Amino acid sequence: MAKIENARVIVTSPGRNFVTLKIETTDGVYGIGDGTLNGRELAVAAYLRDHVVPMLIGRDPADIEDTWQLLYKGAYWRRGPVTMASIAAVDMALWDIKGKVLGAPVWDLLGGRSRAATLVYTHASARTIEETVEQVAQLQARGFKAVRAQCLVPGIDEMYGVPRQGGTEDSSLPFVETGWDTSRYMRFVPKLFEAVRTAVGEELHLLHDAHHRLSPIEAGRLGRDLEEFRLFWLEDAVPAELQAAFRVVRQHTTTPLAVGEVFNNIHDCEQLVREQLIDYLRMSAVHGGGITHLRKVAAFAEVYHVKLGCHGAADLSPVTMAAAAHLGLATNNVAIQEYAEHPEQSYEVFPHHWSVVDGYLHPGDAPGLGVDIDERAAERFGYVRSYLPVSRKTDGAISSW
Ligand code: EZ4
Ligand code: CO
Repeated sequence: MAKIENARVIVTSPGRNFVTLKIETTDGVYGIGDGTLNGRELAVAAYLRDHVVPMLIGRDPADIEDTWQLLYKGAYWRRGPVTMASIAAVDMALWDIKGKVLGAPVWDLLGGRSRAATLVYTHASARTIEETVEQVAQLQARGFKAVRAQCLVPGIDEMYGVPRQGGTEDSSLPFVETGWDTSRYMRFVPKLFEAVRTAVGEELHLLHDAHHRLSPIEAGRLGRDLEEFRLFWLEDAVPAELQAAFRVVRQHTTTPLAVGEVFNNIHDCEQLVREQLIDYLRMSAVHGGGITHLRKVAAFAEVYHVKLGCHGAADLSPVTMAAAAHLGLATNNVAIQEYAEHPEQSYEVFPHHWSVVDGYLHPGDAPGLGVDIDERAAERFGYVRSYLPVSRKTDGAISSW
């Protein structure tokens, strides 16, 4: 029996920070998993190094389910983004190893193909309606079938999803957006989608992310105002710690609803799914406890006609994109996958077999996850402290971000 001989945490920042776990076995096989938690990367690295890795040494790498249960139940302290991202890193690495040992891609181990490839959506975001429309049209011309559109609201200086003037999303201290004004936003977004829909026609799927900023009744109103533009989904309209809040949103609109990129456990979405309060669940393999847990979440959601549309922003590493590609191919109720291009240097660090062609994500046929880490390249990019931005309203009060 092969055993886990060694496991190492690799923190690298090729354009942005990524936390990767590399597990090596006594048979000379290794696997990698993503544990990146944006803005809190070193907490996962420490949790893995100090608490998880010692438990892995000597275990049979083939026992993925038992290892998952050991790390989840065995810690006593359940759930939470740091814990679940750490478990995810282990889980992905073990699936990668199993695939390599058996000579099969992970999608094959998960039951084989359930579709030809997974539909992806990518991002258009700009500072004016005209620029946003142009970007959406360009992405459509490049073959994308689904695009998320975000645009700066006139009267608000800086806001989510819109490129900052002379800056990137991350900085060494949290960037503070000021002047968030929900009424301006709610009046503006329907104008944005009227312009986009008119320019691109009926076929293209359009999505929008409200990034947790609305109250339930505001979300109901925005959803209703957007109905005529037939969005694929309205994302994160309301923070979902209170799952019952989506009852109010649901009562008021037929715009499809997506939520859950910050969820890490099936219990974060249990009521949302069981009461059919959402249409799409956004949990990802990295923040949702790995391939093992996300498959269970998907099976539970399938019973209630809820589909998966997993988080795939650029802070989810190319390793998570590989996991998403395998899950998407094998899982019937995956509807769409978010896809944001990573910084170019990160593809040097993470060579991979997955590809996005003509708006669809393909996992490739390589055994395991089909993604690797070039450790020498990784060494060139040291960790850079970074935070997510925070948002304040016009009166200075902190707002959900
Ligand atoms: O703010 O990935 O849908 N995507 C998003 C992202 C998230 C970041 C958080 O780390 O909302 O931009
Ligand atoms: Co989002």
